[in-house]
Amino acid sequence: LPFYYSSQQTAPQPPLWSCAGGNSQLWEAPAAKTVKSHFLNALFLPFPWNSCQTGPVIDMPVPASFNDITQDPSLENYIGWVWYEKEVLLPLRWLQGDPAPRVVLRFGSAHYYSIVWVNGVQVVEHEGGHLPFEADISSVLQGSPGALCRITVALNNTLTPHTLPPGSIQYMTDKTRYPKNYFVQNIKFDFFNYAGIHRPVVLYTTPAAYIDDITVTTTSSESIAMVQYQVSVVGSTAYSLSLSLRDQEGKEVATGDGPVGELKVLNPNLWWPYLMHENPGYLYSLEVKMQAQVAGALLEDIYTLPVGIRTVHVTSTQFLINGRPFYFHGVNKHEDADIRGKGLDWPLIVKDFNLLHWLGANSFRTSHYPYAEEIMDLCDAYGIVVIDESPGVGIKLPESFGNKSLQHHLAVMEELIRRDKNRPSVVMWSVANEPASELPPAAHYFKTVIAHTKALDPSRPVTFVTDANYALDHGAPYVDVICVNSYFSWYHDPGHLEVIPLQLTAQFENWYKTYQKPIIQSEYGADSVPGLHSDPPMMFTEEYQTAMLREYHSVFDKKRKEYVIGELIWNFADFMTSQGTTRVLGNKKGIFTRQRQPKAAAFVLRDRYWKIANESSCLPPVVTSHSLFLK
Ligand code: GCB
Repeated sequence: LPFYYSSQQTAPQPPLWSCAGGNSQLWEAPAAKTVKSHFLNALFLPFPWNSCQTGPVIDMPVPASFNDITQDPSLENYIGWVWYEKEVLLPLRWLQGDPAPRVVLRFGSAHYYSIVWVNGVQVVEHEGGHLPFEADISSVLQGSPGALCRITVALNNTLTPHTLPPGSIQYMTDKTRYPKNYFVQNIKFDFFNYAGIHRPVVLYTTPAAYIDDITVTTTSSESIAMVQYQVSVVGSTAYSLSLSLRDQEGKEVATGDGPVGELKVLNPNLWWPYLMHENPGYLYSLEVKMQAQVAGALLEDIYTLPVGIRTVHVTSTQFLINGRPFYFHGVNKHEDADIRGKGLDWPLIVKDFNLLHWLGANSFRTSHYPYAEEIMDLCDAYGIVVIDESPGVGIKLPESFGNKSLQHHLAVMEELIRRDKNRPSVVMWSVANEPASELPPAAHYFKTVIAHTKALDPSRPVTFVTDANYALDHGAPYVDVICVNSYFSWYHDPGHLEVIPLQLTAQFENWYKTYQKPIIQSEYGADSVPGLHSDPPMMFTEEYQTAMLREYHSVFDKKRKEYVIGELIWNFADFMTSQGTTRVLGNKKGIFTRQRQPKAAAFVLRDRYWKIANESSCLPPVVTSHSLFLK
């Protein structure tokens, strides 16, 4: 839905929350009436016929980042509050009935801190840029005349040492060099801090009593699978629940009732990863039906959940899916594209899945934050295996290991697990990327975050991704799988490809000797500017990128016979970063360009991934046409 948008600073002034002096405005909500008056004119701007305004109020697409939408450089690098507003006419039946339905306003995500009003009444605040949040707005609507629903959002992208990801605001006080009140946002991660309403905003209804949550776990032996379920209902204590599990032909294979139980499935179709089975990503559908008596009325709520039956286990040398060794041959991604920034974009999403299929990639890590639910749905359906990562990227400052940050990290893991716990594609949680895990407080921090994650979801292994020295890492003792990033011959010994065999072998052997846990090479790569060539290979050329990959691959091939269980290239595609002397319009370590065209490295990786897939006993489908990917 198109939203109106303004970056005008009505209240408060940037930055949102001051890091200096401790006078934090982080939680201070701007007054709703300011919003109302400010937007009075905007309410009548017709979209999309009106083009961009030259005033403070402009048309803004949702979902999208606001940064790259205009020609205004101050908007591109803007830090502070922005405002969005939209009016929606609701169907009258949504507001009638006894009891009236619940009307819920849901945001797929908005970066970073959001305050939402409906018809001038604050309905929800949310911290965190990559997970959904929602508000029951029924009572506000009942108090408002007519069916008009004015949604107003104040959004702030300022990052502090206690946000996830963390950042800091630095005031430049030297008046001879900087204008008055000049400040910069510092970050310790390598992607552009895009902001805006990044994922779809929806209004939906439920009955006054409704299914609030469902948790499903699965176990299986050769011929029998068990689907354990737990359903929570809100709004009534006098309810009944019935469950029906159907296969892809629509045939009912098991039934159950009550809030907790187990469904038995004979001769189950297991959920298999792409290229591990001729029919990957098999999903049953679990229909959960609730009936409740509320104020003399019979209410019914039905929710249908896709269910994949699969198991995950980790040994000291292997990662097992359905009891069979799984080798991650995949990628790291970003949500990133021209113009829309981190805004959800269906054509881009489908293109990326087609490229993953083309490449023969069976997995990716959601580096470095949870991706859109729409993307995760396709992973479930296509059998693409996911390491689901929290936004814990760039945790480097000592103060980011304190209790305030820790408590927020725990809350984020709760939100992430609540959202993704039922997804068969998610086989492991990653709680962070490259934290300063050599600092002593990292021990307590990661012990706590990982224990909490396991308590919330005992069915999946947990990791974080490290670039620390194996002997100094205080978090590694708590992970199930060692995920290590290294950039030999790039950030270390730049230009010296010949050091890779020795250094990479030592890396694996040192980690394994210390922990006896399986290892994933969770990042490796080199920047290349598409079309830049040299032979012998030199840094930033396509030849250097491919040569580096080949050096890494020869070591992987030796070690994957032992305990290396995966390789994830950095990165699937070029992506935007902050400006800096080592970045030429962003990070160029993609094997595809930002416009999703292959560099030479994509073909090297494609040959390799299909070769690895063909080594497994179950032959993958032959790639003959794109029809393979349409299920
Ligand atoms: C890393 C980071 C990733 C960067 C990459 C690079 O270790 O995890 O976010 O983009 O290196 O290219 O520097």
